[in-house]
Amino acid sequence: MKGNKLGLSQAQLDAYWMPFTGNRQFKRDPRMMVAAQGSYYTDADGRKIFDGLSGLWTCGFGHNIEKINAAIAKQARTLDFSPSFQYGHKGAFELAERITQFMPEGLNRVFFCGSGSEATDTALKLARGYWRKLGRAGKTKLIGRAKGYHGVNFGGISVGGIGGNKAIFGESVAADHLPHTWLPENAFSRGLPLQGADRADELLELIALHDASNIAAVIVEPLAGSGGVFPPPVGYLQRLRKICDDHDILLIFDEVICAFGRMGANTGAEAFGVKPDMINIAKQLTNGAMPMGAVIVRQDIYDCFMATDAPDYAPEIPHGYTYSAHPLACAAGLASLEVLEDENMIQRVQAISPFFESAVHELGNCANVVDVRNYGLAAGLTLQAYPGEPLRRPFEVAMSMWEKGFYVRYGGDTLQLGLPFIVEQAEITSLVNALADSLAETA
Ligand code: PXG
Ligand code: PLP
Repeated sequence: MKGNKLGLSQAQLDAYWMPFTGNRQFKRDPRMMVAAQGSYYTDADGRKIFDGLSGLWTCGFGHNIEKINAAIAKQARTLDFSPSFQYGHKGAFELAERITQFMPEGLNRVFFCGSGSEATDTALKLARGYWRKLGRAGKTKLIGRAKGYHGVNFGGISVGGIGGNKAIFGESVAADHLPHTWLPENAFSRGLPLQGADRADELLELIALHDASNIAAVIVEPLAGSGGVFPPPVGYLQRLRKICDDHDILLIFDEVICAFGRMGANTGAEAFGVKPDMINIAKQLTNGAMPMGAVIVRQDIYDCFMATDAPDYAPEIPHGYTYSAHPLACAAGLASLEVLEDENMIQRVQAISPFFESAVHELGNCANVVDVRNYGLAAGLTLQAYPGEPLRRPFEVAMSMWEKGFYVRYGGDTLQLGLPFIVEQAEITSLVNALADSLAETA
């Protein structure tokens, strides 16, 4: 079988139902990784493949980092697992406090989970529970945004704004949606688009429709990632913050992609100058080496759950995961945050992103490129669809890139780039030149 250099049997290829993958195409011609180091994978043919998405936005510091590997190995030999309910281990408390050092002032209580999708469900449940604790049990409605991605659990697809991710799954959680912030007049914006702050005012329409007494929270990605990389228009997040404040609505930033460096800052909240009430994180927290997510909340949100008449041995919240604060993930997280600081990862992103911006916008001159957007070390390209086949061109370009030794993300009618923070200028130039060639091939 072409591409199957690893000797997998047909039964093995058949057994694994791959997520968010064209299984039928993949299994005819598998794209298999066997190793990774720095900004590169090695594939089953022994080729070096540049990692143009840092894993799945996970591995910004590069792959196979000895400090992280060693921390995981040491932890595994010491305490491989510890029950997350009613018992604790040291790393969980250390990591929680460490995380708060990177968060905006006042967001200082951390609830651990296993992924970004679990972080979404956790944040939405905390929001509803919070209002009920305050005697405002009617505040349950959740507001997301068109093109938003908050993972794939029922909470996440309810507030999520990518229709294809929910179309076949039936009834979900009561939610409504703000419009997305992509506007034709902002095409080819460098950094934050200038038009569109008033899109936030649509929240006033939703409040008029549902009444603020029924709305628990608004959840948005500060920079929308999976939907195609959409940086927020200048002033947009500030307006959302003001409207939420005026109407007692919690504002949740889903920073699963933004947090820990990709925006050239600790968080998107810091990069864009707006403080939410909760922040969701995952991915870069462990540099992808262990699955882990978390929700960081304002202290008074935590305090309001603690202010209960129930006996102090009774759980204050009926929520948590078997793998909340998993010891190996905590070890990976602590080591990763050390690497973030010791290796000046945020400064590296700040230093290289102007070069990246210039390079990626050169692609605006290529055939079939309808838009290019960027911020920090993230960029999205929207490609002209073949008539009736919006998914095909990004797939073809990505496959051509794979042939050339580059991994880039394709999804919907977009290509997405999320470069490792350790990327060099010459690597950006090679990537962009290869993309220009691959785009020309589909013209
Ligand atoms: N929120 C946001 C903002 C995300 O980007 C999730 C939640 C869900 O996280 P988990 O860990 O449950 O997958 C995400 C995940 C891509 C891509 O190529 C993005 C994600 C996942 C896979 C691929 O853009 N984002
Ligand atoms: N399903 C069953 C039958 C379980 O026993 C559990 C956890 O104990 C779960 C689901 C939830 O698993 P997790 O805590 O890993 O989300």
